[in-house]
Amino acid sequence: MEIAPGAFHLQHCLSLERQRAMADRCRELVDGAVPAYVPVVRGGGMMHVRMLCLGRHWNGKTYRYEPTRSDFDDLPAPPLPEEFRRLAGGIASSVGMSLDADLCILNYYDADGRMGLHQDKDESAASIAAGLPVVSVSLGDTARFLFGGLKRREPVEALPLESGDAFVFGGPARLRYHGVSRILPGTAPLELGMSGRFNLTFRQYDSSTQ
Ligand SMILES: O=C(O)CCC(=O)C(=O)O
Repeated sequence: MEIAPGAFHLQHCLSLERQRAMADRCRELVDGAVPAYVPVVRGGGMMHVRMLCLGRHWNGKTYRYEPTRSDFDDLPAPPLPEEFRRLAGGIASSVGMSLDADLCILNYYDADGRMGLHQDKDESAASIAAGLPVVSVSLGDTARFLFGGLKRREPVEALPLESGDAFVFGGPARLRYHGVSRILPGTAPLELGMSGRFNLTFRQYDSSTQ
């Protein structure tokens, strides 16, 4: 469903089997050799998610991408799994967009998790100018997702992102404000054996492969 020009909510995009396999992989990743952590951002506040960047690290203090986590433990960002990259490209092409993701921000939200309204604008200027989309995939508990306009003060729409949903925003929607106001605990499909929510946002920092 196109909810605004360039913004698509794809409900039940992933089968339960696919969701389970992805949730298992996400669990391994966030508790792996380079574990997820709670970033402290520029103003000194802590984020309300555990974050693990794949492919490239997003530094919450500088708002820049880098190969190693210089704001935390200097470990290298783990590679973006090939099956994740392919999934994101397939979702983008299903709505007529093109994405060769080179990074993913994997966030884990517990029952109190949330994320303030923000724009995704730290990818390369060329990637943003080309309107290359952000592809978001949700697993586990439902989130109350907020989607606003190109200016912070514009009205915001709230929509539920359920397990297996994808959300794509590119082209004229690429810089729209968005965030998560709350998680609805206990709504994850039982088959996933999880509480809380994983969200993966795939992006293409480097647009030279387009
Ligand atoms: O969790 C979500 O649905 C949104 C995540 C997000 O906005 C981000 O990672 O930049």
